[in-house]
Amino acid sequence: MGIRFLTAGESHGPALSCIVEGLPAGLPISLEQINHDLSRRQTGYGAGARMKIERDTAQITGGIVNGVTIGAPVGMLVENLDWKNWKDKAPPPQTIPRPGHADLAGATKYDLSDLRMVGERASARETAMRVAAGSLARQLLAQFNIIVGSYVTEIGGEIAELAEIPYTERFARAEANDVRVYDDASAEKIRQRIYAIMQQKETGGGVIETVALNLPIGLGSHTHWDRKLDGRLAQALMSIHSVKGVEIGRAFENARKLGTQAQDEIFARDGKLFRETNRAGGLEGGLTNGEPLVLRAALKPIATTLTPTRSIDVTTRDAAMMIYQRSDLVHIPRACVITEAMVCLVLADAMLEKFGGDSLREMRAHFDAWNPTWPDVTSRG
Ligand code: EPS
Repeated sequence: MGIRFLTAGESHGPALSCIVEGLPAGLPISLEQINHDLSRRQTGYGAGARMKIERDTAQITGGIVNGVTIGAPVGMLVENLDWKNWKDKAPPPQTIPRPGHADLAGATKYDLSDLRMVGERASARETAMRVAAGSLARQLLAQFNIIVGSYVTEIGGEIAELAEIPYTERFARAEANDVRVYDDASAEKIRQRIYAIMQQKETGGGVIETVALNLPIGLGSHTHWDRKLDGRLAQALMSIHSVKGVEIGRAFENARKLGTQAQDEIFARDGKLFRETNRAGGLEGGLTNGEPLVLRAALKPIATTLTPTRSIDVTTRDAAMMIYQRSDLVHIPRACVITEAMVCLVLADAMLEKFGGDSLREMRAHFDAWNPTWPDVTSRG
């Protein structure tokens, strides 16, 4: 069994927490790295006012002793600093569901008369815990030289130039600006688009590309539906708030091509295999093929808009306008960090499945001893 994780906590409750089970013992964990990832999630042009209140930092509550995992479940806690502003308040029940939010269906399902009880848990605040958990997975992957990064490819219909530069350079450049777009001219256009969206009292969606480098061949499996890595990655990405579509490689472009034009032909030079293209996004038959793993996620605009949408009051059934609650305006730059976290968790799970081991030492021994019959792949990073 690989990695399992659970999160708990409401947006305006005292804290968020998580349990990550299945990490091998002996893995050094940097709390600074976790907190760095948490702070990356907090920044980005278009974030809401809540991010000015919070200073997300993780407390380790179990499973790590003197900075090293001991094989036990890892517990983590992130306090909600905003809690003190809410704990003594009793806001009136929320009775107008936001179209596009979980409010209506969630309250119907759980028989809740105050729709706030749905929003409290449906809030993307929960993703802070996914990022903390994902940071543990990222640190395991780093032991095997696997890197996961991301960048924004479009926001509000403004599409970025995607020059074919090395992925590590794309990550570094995207990290250096507040919209996480690696092409400077495109970053400026996208920043202006976000500004215009906010001026219109609107929210905006977009697309994020998340990439993993240096993956061994053969993570996942072609043998059964629930072991296929593409399905597992898609599920993990789709579980992120507002993600409504996932593309592996250039799936939609490939769908318009003829068969011979949609594959990545295989060549060999000096005994090493290589490809000239990566249309499949690093996955064939549900397995990694040694190429960079390239995943796209399409995120719809957040449902909580300053300009109200039409709804009804569930108590009277009368027409009513949605009542604005504080939220992000354009969440796409921030969401990059969340897609990375979910991809790290799935890949760490797949690495443990392939190489196993109760300790990092055992896992590394399996990894080092693994000697596939077919020759190395020269992966273009
Ligand atoms: C978020 C915290 C939330 C929202 C946002 C993300 O806090 P609050 O509701 O107090 O402003 O700002 O959540 C959403 C966008 C959403 O739709 O739920 C966070 O920590 O990321």
